Amino acid sequence: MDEQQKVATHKLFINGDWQSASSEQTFFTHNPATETVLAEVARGDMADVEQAVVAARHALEGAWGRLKPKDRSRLLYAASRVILEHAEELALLETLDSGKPLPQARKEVVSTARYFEYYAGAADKIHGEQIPLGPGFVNFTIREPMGVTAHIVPWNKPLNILARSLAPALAAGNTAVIKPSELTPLTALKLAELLAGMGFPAGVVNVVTGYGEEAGAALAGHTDIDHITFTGSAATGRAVMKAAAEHIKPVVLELGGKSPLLVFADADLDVVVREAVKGIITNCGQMCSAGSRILVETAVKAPFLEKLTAAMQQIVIGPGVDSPDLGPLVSDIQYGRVANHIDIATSEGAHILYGGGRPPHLARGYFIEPTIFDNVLPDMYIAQQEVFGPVLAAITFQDEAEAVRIANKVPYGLVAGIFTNNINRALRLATRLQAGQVFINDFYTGDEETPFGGYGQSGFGREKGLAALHNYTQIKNVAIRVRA
Ligand code: TXE
Repeated sequence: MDEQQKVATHKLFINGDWQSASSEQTFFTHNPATETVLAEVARGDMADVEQAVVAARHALEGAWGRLKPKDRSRLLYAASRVILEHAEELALLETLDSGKPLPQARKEVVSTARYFEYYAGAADKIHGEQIPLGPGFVNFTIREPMGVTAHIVPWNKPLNILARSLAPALAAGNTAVIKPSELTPLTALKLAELLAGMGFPAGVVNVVTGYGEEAGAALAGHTDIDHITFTGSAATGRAVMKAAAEHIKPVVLELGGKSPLLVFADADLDVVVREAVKGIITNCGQMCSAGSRILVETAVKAPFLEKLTAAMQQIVIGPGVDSPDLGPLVSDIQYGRVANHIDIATSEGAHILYGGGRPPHLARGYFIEPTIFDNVLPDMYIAQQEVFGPVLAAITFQDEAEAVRIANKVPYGLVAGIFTNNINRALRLATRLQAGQVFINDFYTGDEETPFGGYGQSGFGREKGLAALHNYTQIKNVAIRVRA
């Protein structure tokens, strides 16, 4: 308790003001590398969400709605610059809150700034078209903002995933109510502070911290929001979609994956190893697009797994602030989930080739070794379900047809990597894999410009790129009869 009394207290950000939760309740967040209390945060609920939605509606109909697109654009460019000016502070906050290695947090902050820059460039280019109806008619379309947008954000890339939806929503003229994860709310609050300090009108960006089943559910089920963007688990995505269905609100859902790397015998195995390691240890495997299944052609399985194991042995594990390769998982609950996946895989007959436990030199913190499972069969739990930790499942295939069959036979379809020196095979498979993004001879390829989203239970809708702007605008058609 003494420890808890020393930490900073964070309030809700509603209508340009910092305020306590109307219930006066708070909760604590923890540093996953030390298990110590990091911050005390306001526990918003339905009453606070109500205030935030009213503020966002008011801003939409007021100062924000009257801004010219080019002025929105200038504000977004300025936001990008301010984020970069505070990059080190934001990165450190993210590392302390989520556990991720500082260099990864820095990259995510740079990408956050880039989202604002990218959509700043688009803000004054969101226009409709003229559609010819023949003599006597003029017809055109307008792309209007959706209105008040809700952003329910997870803990794995808290600031970056928020920017991924917030920047296009603002560029298109919407206002926003943000519900960060209760595990990692600090960078969303800092971003709101930065945006307010640089001239975004009150009510345009509101942050209601709190628990998912309280603030999150209240936001998802609110009658006066116009759109919901949700990133998180499939189970919560389903709950959000049901709440949205009650009031017929559109949703974009990004729900994770079980993404494969297809490794053919003609691939450069050193490249594959480098990309496979990156694909599973980045953010401690807590990536919706983590490459968590290695599908390897039987002929090269032995040399490939030998190289992969050797690479894993080089991984440095430690607190994020020490800039290791691998930080801790985000929470004790997530540690329990990952450990449970490892137990189930072992009981189903998969073989631990490397890792599988807590690193012996780290007594505190939610650390887990990078882990490789061999002898995995495609129907095993470890081959079907998202682990969200640094755990790889290696599965063999005999030929291309079998590789595609195994790759596609999971509930998810977010990304896929193909490793081969045969360009015809690469392009053939790119069309056959059920995944929203396909990487060839690389992994996590693409940037803020490239559309991102899933097939199957990975969700629907596309974020990033110009495609994301469609989430935050609706088309109105105006048809005019010209009388003689
Ligand atoms: O996610 P939740 P959890 C996956 C990953 C992980 C699992 C569970 O497999 O192990 O989900 O993580 C808010 N109404 N991903 O339980 O619950 C919550 O407060 C409205 C994949 O932490 O989905 C948080 O802000 N909102 C992933 C957000 O939902 C609710 C990222 C995500 O939390 C709510 C994270 C409710 N009823 C986890 N309940 C990805 N796709 O990148 C919770 N929330």
